[in-house]
Amino acid sequence: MKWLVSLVAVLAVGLFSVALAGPYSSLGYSNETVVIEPEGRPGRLEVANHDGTFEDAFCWQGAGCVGSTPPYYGCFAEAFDLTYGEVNGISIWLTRGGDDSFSSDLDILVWDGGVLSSPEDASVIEVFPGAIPTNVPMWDTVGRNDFPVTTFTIHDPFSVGYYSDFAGTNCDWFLAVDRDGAGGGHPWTNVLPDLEDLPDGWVTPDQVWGAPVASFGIAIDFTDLSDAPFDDDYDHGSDESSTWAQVKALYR
Ligand SMILES: [Ca+2]
Repeated sequence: MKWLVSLVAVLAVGLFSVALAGPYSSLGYSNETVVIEPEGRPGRLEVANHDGTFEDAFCWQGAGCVGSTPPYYGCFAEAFDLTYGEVNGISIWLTRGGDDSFSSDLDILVWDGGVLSSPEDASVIEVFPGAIPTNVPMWDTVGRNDFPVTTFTIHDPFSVGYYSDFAGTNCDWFLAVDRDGAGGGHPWTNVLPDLEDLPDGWVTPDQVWGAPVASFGIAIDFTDLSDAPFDDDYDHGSDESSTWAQVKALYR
């Protein structure tokens, strides 16, 4: 009988802890984190707003996540202003709090805007669904995950981020956060309206987690085309293809 009581107690604790999961979580400050690069791709050059070290890790879960559709409440984004160029890949630094296996994926998202003001009214300009991270070590070790994407062209400010659908569970992984960087970052997160006592919509992460954040662990593999001739009327039409081919040829 004693074992039955114990079993019921364990099940009750399990159910209780799942039911109690708040809409957002963090893994706590550490200034002794270690970063693991992806196997076979060390030292890749990227454009990042962070300083290469990460002192905390955040995630949205449960009621904070509202499905893989716009406006992607529970997503994270980092904004950049790189004038004009091509994005060839996106890197995200992730970590996890437990050693359980996971099968979750994430949707990589790109918005226009987000540097001078929030991406509140920005439209989603690229979606790369179903990306599966493979380098997610236990906190306070952090892993860089490189996600190849179909190359897309940007001009003017834009934001890159992701949504992970942990609506029915606790977080499988957390986004690594640079809290002591030199500045210049533009981290944003999108909060479901009327969620607890949090502000609504796109806000800076300190408004949720209460800690200053220099940048998220999100970077891009970027080819700068700012010195190349830019055709404002470029519309991917056949009439422009030769012009575009010439632009690309300059940077091969
Ligand atoms: Ca740092």
